[in-house]
Amino acid sequence: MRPTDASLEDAHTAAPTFAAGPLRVDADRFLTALRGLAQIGCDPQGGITRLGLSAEESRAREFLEDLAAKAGLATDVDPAGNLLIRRADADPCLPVLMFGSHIDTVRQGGWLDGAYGVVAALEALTVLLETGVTIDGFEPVAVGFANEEGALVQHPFWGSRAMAGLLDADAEKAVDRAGRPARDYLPAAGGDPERLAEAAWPAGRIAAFLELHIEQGPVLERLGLDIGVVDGIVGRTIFACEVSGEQQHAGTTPMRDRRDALVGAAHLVAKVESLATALGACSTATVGFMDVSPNTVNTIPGVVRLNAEIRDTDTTRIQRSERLLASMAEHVARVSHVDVDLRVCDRSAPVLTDPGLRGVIADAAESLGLSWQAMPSGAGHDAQVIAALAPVGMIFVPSKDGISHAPGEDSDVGALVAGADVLVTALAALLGRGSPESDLEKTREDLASIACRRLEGRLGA
Ligand code: HGY
Ligand code: MN
Ligand code: MN
Repeated sequence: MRPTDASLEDAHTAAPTFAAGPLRVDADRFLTALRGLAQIGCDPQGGITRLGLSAEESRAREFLEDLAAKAGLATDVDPAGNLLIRRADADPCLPVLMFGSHIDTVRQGGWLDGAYGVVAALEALTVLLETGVTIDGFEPVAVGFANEEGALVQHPFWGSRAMAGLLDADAEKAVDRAGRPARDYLPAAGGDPERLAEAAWPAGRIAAFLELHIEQGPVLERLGLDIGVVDGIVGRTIFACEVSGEQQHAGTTPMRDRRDALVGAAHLVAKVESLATALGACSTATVGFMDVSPNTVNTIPGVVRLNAEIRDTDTTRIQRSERLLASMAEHVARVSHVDVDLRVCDRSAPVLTDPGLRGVIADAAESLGLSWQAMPSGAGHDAQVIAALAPVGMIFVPSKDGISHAPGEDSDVGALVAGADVLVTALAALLGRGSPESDLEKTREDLASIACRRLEGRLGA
C-alpha cells in the first residue's frame, strides 16, 4: 500500500526495477537459525532471559559465530562485545553498508526482539554472497550489538553507543543491580575494558545502517499490513529515584507519625503515569522497576528505589515532562513527609530515519508484493544511536497481539521471512542492483557522498 506521506512519495517516485528482481532468503535455514538462537537463555517462565554482557549473551554470540563460519564468513568481536560478520575477502577501503540488531533481551523477554534482526542480517549477508551480488560501492557487514536493553549492566544501547563513540567515561562505571561494574563483565563477554574506545567507528566509515525488527506493538497487525517502514524512533529519558522515609513498626507507629517510603513511592508512580494520561505531556510514562526495603509485611518501608522512564518523538515534550516530574517529586516529598532523590540516568534522543532509505525499503516491499505503511517506533533501537554515524533505515514486521518484552512475544513465520526478504532485497538494491535511471542510484550516490564527506571531515581533508 503506498503511504499517504508525500515525502515518501518524493523519495521514490520512479520505483527502481531491480536488475535481477527481488531476492529471497532461504526460509528453512533462516528459521532454523532463529529457533536455534531462541534455545539460548530460556527461562522457567517460558520467556528468554539473555541479558546484555551475561554468559547467555556470550553463548548466543558464539552460536552466531558458528553459523557464520559454516557460511564461510569472517567474524570478530569488538572491545564492547559487539559481533561483526563480514565476507572473508572484505574490502577495507569501501564504506560499509551495515545491518543488524541486538543479541540480548530483557528479563523474561521474547524470542524475536533483537534476535530476529541479527539472524536475518546473517542470512541476508549469506544470500547476498550466494547470489553473487556485485559488491562495488559498499562493503556489507552484519552486526549483533551487545547489551541494547541495559537489563543487567544498566547502560542501554551499550554496544551501539560504543560503536558511535558515545560511551562516555561514566559508561565504564555502569553497574548491575548488585553494583558489579561493566568492566568486570566485559572480558567474559568477548570485550576488553582497556580498549573500549577502539570499538568506535569514525563518522563516514558506515555509509548506511538498516535494522529489521519486530514492531513490538499492535499497529501492523490491526491494519493487516505486512511491513512497517519506520519514519521516526522515539526518544527516552530514564530516571533513578530513591524515596527515603523512616523504617518503623507497622503496628505501634501511629499513622500521623509515619514517614512511609512506599506510600510516597506509590504517589510518585501515579504521578509518573499521569504524565502520559491526564496531562498528555509525553507519549508513554512507566515505572518498571521497584525495590522496597526492608520489604517485610510488618515493617513500614524505610527506602524505596525505583526507575521511571518517559518517551516521546518530540524532544521539547520530553524536556517539559522531565521538568514536570521534578516538581511532582518535590510535591510528593512535602505531602508524604519523605525525601525524594530523583535523577536522570539516561537519555536517548528521538531520530528520523533517512528518506532515501525509506524509499529503498518501500520499493523492496513493493517488489515483493508486500503491503506497507510508514510508521513511528514507540520502542528504542540501536538504529537511533547509529544515526549519529550514518543514515539509518528500519523495517518492521507485525507482532502477534502487539506483545513484546514478554514470553508471549511472537510473529507469524511468514511475516518473519517476508521481513528478511525485504531486508536482503533492499541491501541488494543499495549494493548496486538497482536500475541506473532510478532514484535508487541517487540514494546510493547520496549515501556514498555523505560517507565521503563525513570521512573527509574527520580526516580534516
Ligand atoms: O525499551 C526499548 O524500547 C527497547 O526494547 N530497548
Ligand atoms: Mn527490547
Ligand atoms: Mn529491540
